[in-house]
Amino acid sequence: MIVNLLLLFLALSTNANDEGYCDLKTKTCDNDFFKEKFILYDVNPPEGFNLRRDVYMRFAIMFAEAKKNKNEWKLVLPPWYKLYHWKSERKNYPIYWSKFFNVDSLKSFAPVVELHDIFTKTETNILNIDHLYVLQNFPDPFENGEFKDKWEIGGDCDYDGEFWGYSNITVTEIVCVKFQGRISNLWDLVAMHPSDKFIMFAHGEIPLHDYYGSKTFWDCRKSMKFNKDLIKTAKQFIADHLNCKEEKCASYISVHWRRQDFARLRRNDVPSVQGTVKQIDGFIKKHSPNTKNVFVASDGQNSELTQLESQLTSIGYKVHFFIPTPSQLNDFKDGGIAIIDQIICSHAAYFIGTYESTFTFRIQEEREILGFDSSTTFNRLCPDSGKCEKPSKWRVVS
Ligand SMILES: Nc1nc2c(ncn2[C@@H]2O[C@H](COP(=O)(O)OP(=O)(O)OP(=O)(O)O)[C@@H](O)[C@H]2O)c(=O)[nH]1
Ligand SMILES: [Mg+2]
Repeated sequence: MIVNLLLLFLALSTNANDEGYCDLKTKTCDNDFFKEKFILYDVNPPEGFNLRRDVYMRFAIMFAEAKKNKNEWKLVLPPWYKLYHWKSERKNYPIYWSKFFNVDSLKSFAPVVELHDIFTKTETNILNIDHLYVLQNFPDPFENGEFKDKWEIGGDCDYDGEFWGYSNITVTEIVCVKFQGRISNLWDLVAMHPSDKFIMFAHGEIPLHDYYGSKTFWDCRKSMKFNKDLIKTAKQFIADHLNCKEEKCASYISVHWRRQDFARLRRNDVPSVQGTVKQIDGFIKKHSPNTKNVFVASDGQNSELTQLESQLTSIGYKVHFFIPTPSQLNDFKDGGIAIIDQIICSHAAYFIGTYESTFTFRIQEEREILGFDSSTTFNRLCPDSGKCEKPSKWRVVS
């Protein structure tokens, strides 16, 4: 009923004619908007920033490939909303992609658009999604021992997101879809309703890359340039505190020391404070004995960071953290501060990461793009005892 009323409201307040999308109030028409079709997606609410960056790549590549065949759909960048780790940002949601990324650069790779650009085009300010496909995993992904690409409509489902906090996004029909395999198969679902203008996929993390690590993958990754203010701030920090003005610095090593949920739940993968100090010292003595500057990126608590700093200082190292001023935090947000940490890690002579952290993966990719030798990049902190598998190396393909 509400949906019907909204549709009626839409029909009364706007008039899309052959010339395009027309707004009765301002008497302006936008031909392109009338023709354009948009796909939105959302990700499982608890997922973090860095997995979401990979999910974006899956969609961006799907759209970039389809554009080569004159596909007219555009991808709407889902705003950043209520991310679990972003504790200081509860009041400022939603955050648009331009806060963290260079959207023109994203557009150079794939046909993407920010959600606010769509709201500014719909004068009624209501965005009605024709079909919201809620993706779900198959209960048994390995039927008869084999993982196959497949999808199937049916079953029960719920949209567990919040449309990024917008109350003016409405849906005509929700469709439950069990899905597994390559993301390009989503086009089969899109093709079911050719007259749709707005489609959305919930649980966009379920479809997989068509080709992980391909040249197109890296072209997409390279287009994910950061917002220029974040780059400027990171580079200024490197120049002021780490004595380097080059892209590839020789003057410091960097460490991503993932704590919080990792330190609690993945004790077999991450070391104690003392173990971390011992490993950093051992690494530097082996690979870069003249280095004194250690940059540490971490989500650790102040007490842990102070311990780490004092123990490293006591054996002769100078420890650096990027500590934002209140105005930097307010301006860049937790996500921007995390990116600044990643940029500073990316330019170091050597990087030591946390095993299987997507935050670490994104730094490794950045260093591959910058052209560092992979031996300086794919290093990890080991647990205090027990086995320590080598990190996988994902080398850039040009
Ligand atoms: N500023 C800063 N934030 C960090 C750091 N490490 C983790 N975080 C925060 O914690 C979040 C990490 O979550 P994810 O992006 O999910 O990455 P992850 O948890 O390491 O990896 P997965 O859970 O395996 O995907 C980041 O988005 C940051 O908000 C760090 O070194 N510096
Ligand atoms: Mg995470």
